[in-house]
Amino acid sequence: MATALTRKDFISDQEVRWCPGCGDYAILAQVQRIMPEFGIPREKTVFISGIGCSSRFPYYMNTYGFHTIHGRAPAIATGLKVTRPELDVWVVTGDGDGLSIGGNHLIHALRRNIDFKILLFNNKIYGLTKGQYSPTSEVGKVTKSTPAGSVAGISLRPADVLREAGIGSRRLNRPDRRV
Ligand SMILES: Cc1ncc(C[n+]2csc(CCOP(=O)(O)OP(=O)(O)O)c2C)c(N)n1
Ligand code: SF4
Ligand SMILES: [Mg+2]
Repeated sequence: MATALTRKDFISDQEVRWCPGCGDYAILAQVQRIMPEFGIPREKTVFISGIGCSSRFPYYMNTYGFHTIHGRAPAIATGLKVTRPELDVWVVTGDGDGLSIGGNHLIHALRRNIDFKILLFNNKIYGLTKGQYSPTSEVGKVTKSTPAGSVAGISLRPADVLREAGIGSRRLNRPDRRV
């Protein structure tokens, strides 16, 4: 009989390279904690990311994973899921990766309702490239590259994008837990 997996089974041997205090640690810890509850073997689980700090996520999960190209994780996940439907496929993306360069891919993956999960780390900034404003930054965001404030007229809300594409979403933001 197979032994039940625990949180520790999902922790990889890779050094985590996020800044001290980055919120991504909390997401990683929560995902590693809940994975055993799904009862899916690690060899049937795949995390597919684009580019960004958040997209380093697959290195830290002791499962299969791909760190792919900027904004294109949904396309690669689509290919994997339609050819290997028995796999548990997760896309990991950021607000820049998923809603800016990869916005088109994300919307159409949602519209097609491919059976994979999407973890969108929304820190409202391009973290990896040192803080340019993103599609979810507040209107008028002041950054080094927009010293007079961003010119974007609206700030995208990921849940609205999902709703428009016909998909429900659940947020990991829990005011009670600060996650
Ligand atoms: C084709 C291409 N364009 C631009 C970049 C530079 N780039 C790398 S990550 C990134 C934004 C990432 O932002 P986000 O998805 O929010 O990730 P975070 O670092 O905030 O987790 C950009 C613009 C790149 N690597 N490749
Ligand atoms: S730059 Fe920002 S998003 Fe990237 S690891 Fe550091 S705190 Fe996290
Ligand atoms: Mg970001």
